[in-house]
Amino acid sequence: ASQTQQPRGALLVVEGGDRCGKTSQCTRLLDALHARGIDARAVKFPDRTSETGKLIDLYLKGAKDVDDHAVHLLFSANRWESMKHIRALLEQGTTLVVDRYAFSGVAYSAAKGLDLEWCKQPDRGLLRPDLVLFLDLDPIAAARRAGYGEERYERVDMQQRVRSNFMSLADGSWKILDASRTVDEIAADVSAAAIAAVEAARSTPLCSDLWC
Ligand code: NYM
Repeated sequence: ASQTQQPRGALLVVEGGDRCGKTSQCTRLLDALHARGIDARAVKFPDRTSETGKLIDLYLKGAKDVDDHAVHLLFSANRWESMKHIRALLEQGTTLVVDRYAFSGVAYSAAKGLDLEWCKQPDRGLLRPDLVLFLDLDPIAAARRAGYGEERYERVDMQQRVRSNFMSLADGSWKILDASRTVDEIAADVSAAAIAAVEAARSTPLCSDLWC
């Protein structure tokens, strides 16, 4: 007798510049999904707990200098080392809310002057997200938020370049949201788009073809 296959979970990515409110929105989104009985979990990149992640953490805090190309590859390796686990979760029906992904990888490294096409290559073949929620905030407004400037990259000129790089990566799977609104207003848009993507993912195969 054939076993009924569990519909897969959705790969939902939340992206944006520093201090755009991404982390709060990821928390709100998980709560909204759970409230609807959707099996969902949080994932965050960089994953600062793995070996590559520990090095990345030192780099971001300014405690270690790493060549721009080398650190770009570390961020990519940090994603690759989670792919098997992520795929297994999606296949068992768990939806994932991912705080940053390869789009951050490219947007930040290219903002330091690396070639954008070069930056895309190491992440080529990662799982393709079902939805990218981009929290768009003017870097000047972001700079006024608490905690800004504590880590590497948190400078307005850098964030302007990051924002325009993000925009050049956007395609039909992106939803660009005005992140200058209230947390509740943004959360309402985020959960509506996410719930639609969870539904759509049930009948769409999972693809390891990012940027292919
Ligand atoms: N970042 C994040 C990168 O430069 N490349 C990447 O691939 C990823 C995933 O790390 N300033 C940068 C963006 C952020 C920093 O992110 C850490 P967070 O979300 O503040 O922990």
